[in-house]
Amino acid sequence: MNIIVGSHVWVEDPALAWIDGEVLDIRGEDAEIQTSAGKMVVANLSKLHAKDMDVPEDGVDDMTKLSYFHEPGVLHNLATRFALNKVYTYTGNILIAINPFQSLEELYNTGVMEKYKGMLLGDMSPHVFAIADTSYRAMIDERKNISILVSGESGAGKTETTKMIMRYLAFLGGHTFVERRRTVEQQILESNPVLEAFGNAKTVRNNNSSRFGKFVEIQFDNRGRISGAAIRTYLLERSRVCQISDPERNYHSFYHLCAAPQEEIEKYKLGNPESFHYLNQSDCYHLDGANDAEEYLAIRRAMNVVGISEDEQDSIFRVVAAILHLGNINFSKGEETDSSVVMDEKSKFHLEMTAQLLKCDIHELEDALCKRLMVTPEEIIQRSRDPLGAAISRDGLAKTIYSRLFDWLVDKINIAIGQDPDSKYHIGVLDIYGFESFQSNSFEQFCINYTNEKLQQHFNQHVFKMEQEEYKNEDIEWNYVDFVDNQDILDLIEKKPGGIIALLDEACMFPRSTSETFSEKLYQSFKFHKHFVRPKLTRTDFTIIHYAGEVQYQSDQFLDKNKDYVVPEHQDLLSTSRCSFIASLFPPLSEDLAKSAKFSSLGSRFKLQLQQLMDTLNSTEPHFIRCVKPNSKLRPFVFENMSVMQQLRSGGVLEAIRIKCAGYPTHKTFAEFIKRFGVLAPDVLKQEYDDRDACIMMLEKLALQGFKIGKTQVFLRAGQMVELDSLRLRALSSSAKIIQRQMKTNI
Ligand code: AD9
Ligand code: MG
Repeated sequence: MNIIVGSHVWVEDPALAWIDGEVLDIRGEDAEIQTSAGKMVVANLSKLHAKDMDVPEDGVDDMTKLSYFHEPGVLHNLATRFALNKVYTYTGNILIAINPFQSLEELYNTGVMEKYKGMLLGDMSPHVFAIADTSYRAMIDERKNISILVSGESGAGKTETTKMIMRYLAFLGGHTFVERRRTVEQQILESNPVLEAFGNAKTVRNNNSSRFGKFVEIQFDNRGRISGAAIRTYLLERSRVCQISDPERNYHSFYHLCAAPQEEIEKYKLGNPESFHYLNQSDCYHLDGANDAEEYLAIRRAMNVVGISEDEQDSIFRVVAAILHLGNINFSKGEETDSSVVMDEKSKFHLEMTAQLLKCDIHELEDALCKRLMVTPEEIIQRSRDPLGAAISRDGLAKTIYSRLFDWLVDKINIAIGQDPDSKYHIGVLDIYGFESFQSNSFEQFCINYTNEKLQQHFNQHVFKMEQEEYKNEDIEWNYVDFVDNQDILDLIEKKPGGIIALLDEACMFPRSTSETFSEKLYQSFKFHKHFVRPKLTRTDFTIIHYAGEVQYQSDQFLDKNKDYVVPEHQDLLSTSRCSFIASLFPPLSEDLAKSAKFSSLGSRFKLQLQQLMDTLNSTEPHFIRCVKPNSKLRPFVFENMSVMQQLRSGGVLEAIRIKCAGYPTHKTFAEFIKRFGVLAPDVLKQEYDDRDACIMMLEKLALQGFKIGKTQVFLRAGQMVELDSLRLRALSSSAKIIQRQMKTNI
């Protein structure tokens, strides 16, 4: 370790993650440090990181310009820039975007777009427009398909960033003459508010949280104009439709509809959101700064733009109203044991309204909720459900209808915008949930974290490849040994047979499975797996050690949530609705599927969808944007070190740094190197060497091992920069002493 007395260092701090200070004394392996907060701390030398004293006051716009490329350096640089409202920073060609939590209009207006048009990535300050612009140029000039992957935790700004990318691409590839019909880019942009109304909700983490993942592929024609688009969505959170907790909200669309013009309220017999069970489980009805009545009208206008007809719009909102009424049907015990009936007059009214709005027979609806069909080899028997069973059936119906409605909207928008069959090039933009680790983690978190493992692997491979390319360009050989892939974790989850998803499917197919038997199977199968842990004191939890940290999953609802099937009673009821729109949401099942004892597995379907996404991504040139949430209060100018660091870790930014550090993390051009370290070898500089030879001479004189000399740069191994800097510090201080001595003798 090249830390000496007088070195400036970063030392771990329980509150700030890292704090800077000066080494006052070194005793054995321990250093005594005075921190910038004035405290004295003692820390092991191996736990310290050297602080680069040459970083400009306003930070560097690309982390790779940091001479010391380590965690505290990266964190400090981001914090410094954030305080100056510089929310974007590169790490090589990865863009880190910190959510400003304030409207920075001056950062995104058309004037700014103009400025970024056609510029090289490093020529202007880091910006999401620069990433979009580079992507567009690469597509046009190099005839490549591109994907821009936006990730980050909830509330980090993924959706806003995605929209900015789309706006910029529409600006570049929009149609100059306004045709009478709606332009494709307008339709693409307006698809956002429609999908957000139905797929976003207020959560504790974000007032406009997307409860689904989205990949939008924007297609371009030969002249670089937008010519079509395809939108794919992933895993809408279904449970929210009937279960919310304070202070969250249900999907925005419900509140928009409750604030619709009076005529509609009367038509659908709606009232205050407070009067509906699916909304009043939480006390939060209004969003600061949003007006549901205005939003309702805006959504209808957006629907017009994307090509959803008035009739279709009426049907859509009729279905939303039906779900609200459905939720208000309560059940009480019936006369027979374990049977149920619709509870009271109020519930009967809602039953009637639901049947009216869904255009189905009221008795059939009641039966579909209160009864169930049992299929035996001999006959089909109708059995009763108890009140709890009926309520579960009701909620199941609500979730199914809503998720079908959402899928319909996505399909409709896709058809309306249209795919361009002649398009050769596209830019895909991925806005997908980041890694999640909560107090309680269920099947949804499992799927989300699985997605993140997949994307992480893709990211690592890319970063690795880019590093390799840079070495190749500089004619440098390197053997990369230290790279740990996350394939092990992916195998644990997705391997067939034997992975968690496969075991879950097996459990779902076996009628007597319970969460206990499923968990037991996991414990047996992965007893010795280094990424699987059986937590103490539970019978059904399991822990996966993900690349971003450990997550303990509660498996009790895994089986139910994995079974994606529509109860046959619900299917029969709605496929025969007198409303063709509703009937179309429930197309009759094929004979085979109806008869088949097999269930449809959500986990396996998701795995397939994910594989298709990965295939698409693998055939494109990726660009990464890592969104970071600076604080959990959603406030401007607050930067919480600990949480940011955790996000950099889960977003793979630190992993990227690790990959870099395993090679030659510090690159300095010959001129930069000479400027900084000339003081260490003044004799070399006195002679007439060119910069490259001078660098070689200097490095040899200093007896450094393992560095590489490229065509234009010096490549140093991790730690060598610190070593050189401490030599420099010594040289500078001894020459200062000599000068002082000379001055004294002169006096
Ligand atoms: V979630 O995983 O869907 O819950 P996102 O999508 O990462 O989440 P979102 O883009 O919705 O977060 O951003 C959250 C809020 O931060 C927005 O509603 C804005 O109020 C705010 N935000 C995000 N990015 C910006 C920005 N570039 N400028 C100003 C922003 N405000
Ligand atoms: Mg979002």
